[in-house]
Parts: sequence; structure tokens; C-alpha cells
Amino acid sequence: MAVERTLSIIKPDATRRNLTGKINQKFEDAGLRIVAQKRIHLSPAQAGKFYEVHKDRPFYGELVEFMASEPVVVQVLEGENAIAKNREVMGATNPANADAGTIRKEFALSVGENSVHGSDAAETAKEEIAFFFSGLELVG
Ligand code: DAT
Ligand code: MG
Repeated sequence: MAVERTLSIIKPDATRRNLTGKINQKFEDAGLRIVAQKRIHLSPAQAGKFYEVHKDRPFYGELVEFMASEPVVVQVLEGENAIAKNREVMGATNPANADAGTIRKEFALSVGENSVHGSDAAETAKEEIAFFFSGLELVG
């Protein structure tokens, strides 16, 4: 196992309900360290660019509109196996399929408004971290 970094986003449904602290507790309890974090309000163009990989999916427009609807908290999590570990802590995309104790099981409202984003592989983690953070902002 290696120490990795992954990009996490606390989505508008969660920031709106004041769940940032409870979600961060889940990360820290799992041994993930928050090495960068900021609250931003994405423009539709920025949200569209971030989720460009999904541009041909039927839910793309709804996803972009949702991600730009209210502020989000973007963060970099660091730890052993951080990419896979964060995906475990998050739970399945659809909260109906998420395991007990996961963020999405406890907090997500629907498959679209599912509280958190997490990078899915080493290459995407690198690109997604660079999308939001400069090297100076990563304080390990
Ligand atoms: P994940 O966020 O678990 O990596 P994904 O990359 O497949 O899932 O999709 C990105 C986001 O798009 C997901 O968090 C919520 C939204 N989404 C995915 N499938 C959807 C669907 N069937 N209906 C509505 N939104 C969906
Ligand atoms: Mg994904």
C-alpha cells in the first residue's frame, strides 16, 4: 500500500444541510487526512468542465445544474490507499445500494443529490486535484 491523495467534494445538498463537519468526521475516522480544503461556488461552466467525462449521459445537465446551484467544499484527502478508502467511506453512487455507515447511506438524498464526490483512480485523482488546487495549497 502507498500513501495517496484523492479529490473529494462535499456537494450542495450536504453543504446546504450543514453536514460538512459530520462528513469530515467520517473521513478522519477512516484515517484520511484533510490536507487541503476550500469552500467555493462553481459556475455552470466550471461544473460542466469538471464532469465533462459524463457529457453524453442523460443526467449530465441535471448534474451540472445541481453542482453549480450552491457552494461546495472541495478537499484533498491523504492516506494509505486513499482513493479506494474514500470510495468505501462514500458508499455506492445510489444511496439505496450503499452499505450501512457510509456517507451516502447516512446523508444522500438521491442518486443525483448524493452528498459527496470522490476520485475513482490514480490518474483521475491527479487531474481532479490539479483542477482545484495549486501545489502551494496542499499542506501534508
Ligand atoms: P460516482 O459519483 O459514484 O463516481 P458516477 O461517476 O457514475 O458516480 O456519476 C457521477 C455523478 O453523476 C453521481 O455522483 C451522481 C450523478 N449520477 C450518476 N448516475 C446518475 C443517475 N442514474 N441519475 C442521476 N444522476 C446520476
Ligand atoms: Mg465518478
